[in-house]
Amino acid sequence: MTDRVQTIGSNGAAADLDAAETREWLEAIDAVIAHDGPGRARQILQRVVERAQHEGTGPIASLNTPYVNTIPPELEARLPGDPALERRLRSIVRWNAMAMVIRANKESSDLGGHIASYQSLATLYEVGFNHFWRAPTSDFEGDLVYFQGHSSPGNYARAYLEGRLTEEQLDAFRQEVSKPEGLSSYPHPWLMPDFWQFPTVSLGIGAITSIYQARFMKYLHARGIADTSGRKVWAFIGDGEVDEPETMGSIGLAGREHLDNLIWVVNANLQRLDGPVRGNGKIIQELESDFRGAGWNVIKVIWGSRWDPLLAADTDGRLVHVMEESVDGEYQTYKSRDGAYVRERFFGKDPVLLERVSHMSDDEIWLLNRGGLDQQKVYAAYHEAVRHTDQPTVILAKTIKGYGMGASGEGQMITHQAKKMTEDALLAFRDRFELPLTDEQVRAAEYYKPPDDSPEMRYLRERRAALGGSLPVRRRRAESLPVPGLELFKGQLEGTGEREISTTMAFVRVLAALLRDKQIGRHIVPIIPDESRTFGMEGLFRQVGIYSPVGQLYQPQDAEQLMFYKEDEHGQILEEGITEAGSISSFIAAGTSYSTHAVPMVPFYIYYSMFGYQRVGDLVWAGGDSRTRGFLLGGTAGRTALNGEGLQHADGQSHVLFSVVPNIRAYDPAYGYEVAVIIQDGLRRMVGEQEDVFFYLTLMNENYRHPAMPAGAEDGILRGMYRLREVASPQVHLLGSGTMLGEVLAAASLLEDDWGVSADVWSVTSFTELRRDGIDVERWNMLHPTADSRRAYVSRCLSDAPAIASSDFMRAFADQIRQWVPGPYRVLGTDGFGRSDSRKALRTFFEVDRHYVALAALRELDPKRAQEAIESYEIDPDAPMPTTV
Ligand SMILES: Cc1ncc(C[n+]2csc(CCOP(=O)(O)OP(=O)(O)O)c2C)c(N)n1
Ligand SMILES: [Mg+2]
Repeated sequence: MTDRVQTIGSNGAAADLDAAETREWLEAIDAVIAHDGPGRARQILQRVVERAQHEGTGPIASLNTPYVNTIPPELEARLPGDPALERRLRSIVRWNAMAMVIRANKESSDLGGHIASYQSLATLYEVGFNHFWRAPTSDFEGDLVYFQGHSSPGNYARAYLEGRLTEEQLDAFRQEVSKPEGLSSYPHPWLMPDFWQFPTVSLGIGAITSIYQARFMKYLHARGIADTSGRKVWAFIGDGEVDEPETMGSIGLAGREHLDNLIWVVNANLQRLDGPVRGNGKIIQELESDFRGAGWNVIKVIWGSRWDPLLAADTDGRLVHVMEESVDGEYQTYKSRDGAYVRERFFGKDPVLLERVSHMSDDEIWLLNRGGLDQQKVYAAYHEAVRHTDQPTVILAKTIKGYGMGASGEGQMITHQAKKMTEDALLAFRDRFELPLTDEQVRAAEYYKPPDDSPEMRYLRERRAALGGSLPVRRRRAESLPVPGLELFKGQLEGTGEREISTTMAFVRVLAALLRDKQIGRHIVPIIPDESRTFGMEGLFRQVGIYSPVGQLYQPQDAEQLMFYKEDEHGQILEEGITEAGSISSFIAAGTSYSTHAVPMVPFYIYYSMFGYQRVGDLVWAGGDSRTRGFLLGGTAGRTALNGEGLQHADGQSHVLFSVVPNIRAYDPAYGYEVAVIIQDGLRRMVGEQEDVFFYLTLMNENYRHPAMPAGAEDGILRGMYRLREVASPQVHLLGSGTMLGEVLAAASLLEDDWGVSADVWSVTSFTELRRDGIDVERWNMLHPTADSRRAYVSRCLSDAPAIASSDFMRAFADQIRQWVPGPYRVLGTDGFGRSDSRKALRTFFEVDRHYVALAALRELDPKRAQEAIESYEIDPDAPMPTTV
């Protein structure tokens, strides 16, 4: 022990100034450990370190422990059940997972798939399946497991053994279009809604969403909405995946909020796609200090049981020293070679070690296994992880990428993308894992399933039955909630009279009414990334409280005020701080609660619109895939409505970005009643009908008067446009969306007063929805050529008079409906980088204001009068295009 400490302590340190003195200290601590145990030694050392730091030594303690397993062999919980049967089962799953990729690629080499990643984590999964992961049952909602995306063949292969998938389905891997039983490449709830729960394959997404899932479960529990106690969230993260900011960016939240329902398993196979993750360092040691610093319980599972005797005999610390000195690039190479190579290059670093292993054959050296591939070590780590309280746990498991693939991939640089194996490698695989397959069967990569009454199959079924059934499994619906009628938002429907308000304010009133509602109120989850005051929502702090697992340990500075900053154990608001990625992860957790927790929750996530999609587009996409239901609110939207902030803030594109998400319904409302109608109908669809859609609304901070809702406008509001200003026979149609509707209405007056042109005005709540309808109709007409053609909603609304549209978004937004506008169509928009100035100046600069709308209309009707308008409105015809300046 003494020398192990010395070895570690001296790693990287300057030469020892007084070796005898050092030895005395070390002997002293040895004596304490021997007499009073490690706990006492830790106590003394802590005091000594504190004293030394107080005297000015600077930081001393390291967050790292030696490069050995955290759990010493004598403290390991023993794997219960039948270890030999488990190994056999795992070997079968390994084989089938590999076979399905090989067979798919025999069919066509374009199909792809991955072998190596699952082979590295088979043990990590199978121990979970056999002993830990509980499926949902009638009285327990079960554990949530975020499986690594590109290891899906392992999940399918297990589901096949469990009788959930057929051979035909395995053969339809990655052929979802041509084969109805097709299996999706990766975990996609959109494509396999009864199977996959969490889309993880965009690296980093599973990681961050698992943290916010665990946090949301604590929130649901604290609020008394669902009993989530005892349930765990497990997430499998690649060691290469940790480089994604999304992976590591929120680990602090998990530590800070003591998410002891969260367990991460980092599969440290030392490789990513191109090469080693940390060729020149050690990923496990790096992560150990990162996670420990963030308040996590860290369990390192580095060495397998076959190393135990060597480590026990390592009284002088020489073995651990070499283990620490070797870098991951070397560890990878060792496993791509053989026992002789490991003897020479690893043990050979120290002649004493070489001597120590001289009694071992090369084969025995080769069999020295890694912790993450040893079911006993993995079991012990999981056993400890599920019992650990007060902290999240990360298990850092060292494995081998392409384990078992031999010359076709094991530890090789190219292994990640290997989709084929040579015949020799397949035969070697069969022999290594002792699969009862003939050479012929191996060559054909036939699937293997033992007879139903074999000990393996009985064991498999018993284990899953004991854990409640199969995983993963996804619930499609929960009990519907009663949805309030439109009358709940009466205030918005009646207009504001003389008062000028913003759509943001209208939304806050809608939200407040929902929060007060007896039935749905509890299910509302307001999510805000440090922007409540910007949106005038600080009143909610006091009204419903900000969720904090510890309540409020301080008297808030504004305690005297009516609307003070109230943190509360039962708080309803998720005040996320400045993290759009974290906030949308909360949004996904809340918006899929109907599925994961059998209780529908309705997230309203409001954020600075510019930062919502641009920053986290991939999470939005994962939200769509997850069938998330809820409302995204892009606050302070519009390139010119947000007049004071400029280039990095002024959003004129989020509608274009959201238009690409298939199940988003995106709206740009102008008036409070439009906001109310859209939200009420959204609730009806998502919470009442349980449709898998979610909503995006832009909200503006510009104040103006809101009229009362015209009778019968609801239908048009939801479809995307309705007539607001009616004239007998319009010479021109004016279309306006969001805040630009005001300019468009003003343009109609200008046209009438200055030029005698009659124009009707349409409030376009959603160009995107109008396009959706148009595409649908056009497709139907193409596919039914001899039937009576249908007409798009836009075509039914407008005559063949010219139409002019203006919005506060780039032209592509309003351009979406072009082919269904019956007459000439001119679109104005705010293309270009934003800048700050008055709204009036900005609208002139971007050429979207009333004068430009009038000009565009006149240009269509009479070029001569258009020229006059340029002069009378003092428009500069040679101004540069805003995208260029
Ligand atoms: C955001 C993102 N970028 C890139 C990829 C492509 N990709 C898939 S797996 C992979 C390597 C993963 O390495 P690691 O996380 O170590 O997982 P392993 O396969 O080694 O277990 C890459 C680059 C992706 N899926 N997602
Ligand atoms: Mg890796």
